[in-house]
Amino acid sequence: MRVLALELRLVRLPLVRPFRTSFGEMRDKTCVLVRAETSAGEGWGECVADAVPDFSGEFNEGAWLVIRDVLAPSLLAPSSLEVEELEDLLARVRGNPMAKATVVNAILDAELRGAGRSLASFLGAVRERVPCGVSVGIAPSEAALLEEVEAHVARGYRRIKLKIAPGLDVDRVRAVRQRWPEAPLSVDANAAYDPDHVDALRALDELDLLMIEQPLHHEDLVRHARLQRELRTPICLDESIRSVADAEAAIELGACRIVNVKQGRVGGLLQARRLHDVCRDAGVPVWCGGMLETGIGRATNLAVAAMPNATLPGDTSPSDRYFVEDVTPPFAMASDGTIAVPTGAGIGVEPVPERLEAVTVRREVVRRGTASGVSASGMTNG
Ligand code: NPG
Repeated sequence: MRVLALELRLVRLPLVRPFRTSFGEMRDKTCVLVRAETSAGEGWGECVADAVPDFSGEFNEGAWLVIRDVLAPSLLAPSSLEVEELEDLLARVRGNPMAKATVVNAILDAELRGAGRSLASFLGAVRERVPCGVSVGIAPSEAALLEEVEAHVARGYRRIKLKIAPGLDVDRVRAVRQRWPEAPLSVDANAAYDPDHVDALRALDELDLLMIEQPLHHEDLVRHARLQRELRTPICLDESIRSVADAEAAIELGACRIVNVKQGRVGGLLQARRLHDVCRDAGVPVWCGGMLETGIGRATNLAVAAMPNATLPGDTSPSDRYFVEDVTPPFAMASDGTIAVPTGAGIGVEPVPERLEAVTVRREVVRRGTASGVSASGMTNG
């Protein structure tokens, strides 16, 4: 195929409720969407970066520049490009997996749409519906937390994940565990703890949790391995896994027993497939993480969640958990806590044009022949 143009859009959608984690509070979802225009048709990709470099070092304005000035010129230059060549082409750019994921996924979507094949089939998905977990932000009080969890349990979610931070952890998680002794429950620290907090982590270890997600600093695999040796509860790594090599190192060190697969955090769907396979071969179960995605990223995630080794419920809640109105038609969850995996070609959904316009803050198109900037080889182009 040939890539003819990449259209970038910065979109902003208000969240139905603020989402608080140990690293900050989000009131809206602001992200970069890319539409790839190719000789095979068009495709969509969503960048999972935030407005500021909090969850990772990437952020929207940086990703925009990297996509427009570094990745686009490399993708628009070749007269023909196979999807299998994408990773080699982009490997020359260091880091920036979220920016890379956006364009890889958009081009893959275009290719699959052109071939009439669903992303789920491309990824070897084995489920038509996937069980959904919900990620509960840090609540203003324990009472508010219990009230929120009550609503999620009633709605049928198949796993409840509680965001925690030092001091806002053991008592609250224990209160939820006491009220719902059988609920599949996990916690996510977003790297907020250090080895001095070992007492809190030991107390959490007693609460029959499915996993403790990313307790320590994202660069600290060695201390995660030490901690994992002390805990019965599996550690799941998220922020620490920015590549397949990170996962291999983490598994080899014993730094985790579960891996959160966020395709956007590891450079896109092709890398996510490798990550899935590496974990499967090592006997490490995975699940699909979420970053409050719009319907574009959500459709992508649902296909990932349907892969064979994604055996735990993912952060793939229905659209109304996040937005009053999404950019795509909404994804609904059934009362058994499952969502249907899209079956249409590519990711199986598209933005509703008027809706997309309504949420667009900025738009720019880079066309073949007009792209200027720094190509992946570092040469100034145009
Ligand atoms: O349901 O999509 C969802 C939210 C899941 O908790 C969730 N995401 O740390 O994984 C995370 C967190 C997150 C959200 C991180 C937004 C970064 C941005």
